[in-house]
Amino acid sequence: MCRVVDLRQAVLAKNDGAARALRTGLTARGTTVVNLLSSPGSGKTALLERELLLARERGVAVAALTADLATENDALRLARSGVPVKQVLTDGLCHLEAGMLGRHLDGWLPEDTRILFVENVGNLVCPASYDLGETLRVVLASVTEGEDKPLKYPTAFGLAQLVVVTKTDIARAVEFDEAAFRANVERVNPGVEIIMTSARAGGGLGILLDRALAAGSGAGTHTPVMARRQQAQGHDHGHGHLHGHDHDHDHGSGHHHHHHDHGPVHPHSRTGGPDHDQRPPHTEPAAQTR
Ligand SMILES: Nc1nc2c(ncn2[C@@H]2O[C@H](COP(=O)(O)OP(=O)(O)O)[C@@H](O)[C@H]2O)c(=O)[nH]1
Ligand SMILES: [Mg+2]
Repeated sequence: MCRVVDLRQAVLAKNDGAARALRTGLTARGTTVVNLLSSPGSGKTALLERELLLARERGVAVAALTADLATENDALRLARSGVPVKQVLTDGLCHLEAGMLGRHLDGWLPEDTRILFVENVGNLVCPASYDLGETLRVVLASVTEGEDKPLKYPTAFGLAQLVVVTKTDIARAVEFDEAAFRANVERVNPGVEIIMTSARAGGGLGILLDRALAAGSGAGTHTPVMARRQQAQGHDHGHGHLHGHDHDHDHGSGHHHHHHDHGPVHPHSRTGGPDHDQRPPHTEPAAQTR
């Protein structure tokens, strides 16, 4: 009776295995994967354009892989930096999976790459549960998105090892309340570092690159609370990624499944209601569900 749930768990377990293998292989050759998650338009590509140039200036070998449902626009933008760039079209899937990523890296990723930036499909929902073999998971939020997004997307924010605020050049115009945002992040992911950036004005670019390099050298990466709890419970799946607790509800008119992800601080109690920001991978809408 739990076929949707079983399928989801099977998909995630398979992904975790692939992610573990990918991380082991890449780490062994000195490549760090930085997985960038955000809603569409938060400024992932704009920030990456600047990061790639900065890395080149500093002589750090980087590459970027960008995923979208459609168009090669982002790869074209990123390729101007002159570093190796690859576009992946997910053909309707709203997240990348580790196996998929691995296949795209085969024969493409230069051996000497120190940092591979992966721009995930713009979406704060589906990509959150998929470990891509990354060593650093970054969630981005622009100042235009409102301070409450960490509470609305506790899985995405709760599993991030670094939170990047983008477009700070227009923070004042949109009355971004940094203190409120920081407090909300702290509720779902205590202790995680938050950095302020502007691709337009050039703020915070060096910090992100520094953090990526530090993660690669095994230093200073935040472990989200949820990951720590899973390790303590002895069922960490390689990267401490969140696996929601699936359970069935009978609402009288037929039996259906829900998937609830319990964020790091139990959204049921902290945010006043169940977190419905996750769905089984094969029943979710193809596009953003914000
Ligand atoms: N003012 C301002 N706009 C930005 C900044 N970064 C990105 N944008 C704009 O936000 C929009 C979406 O950016 P994009 O990089 O495509 O976002 P993505 O969908 O997350 O990759 C574009 O119109 C960018 O010009 C920034 O730092 N400041
Ligand atoms: Mg983009």
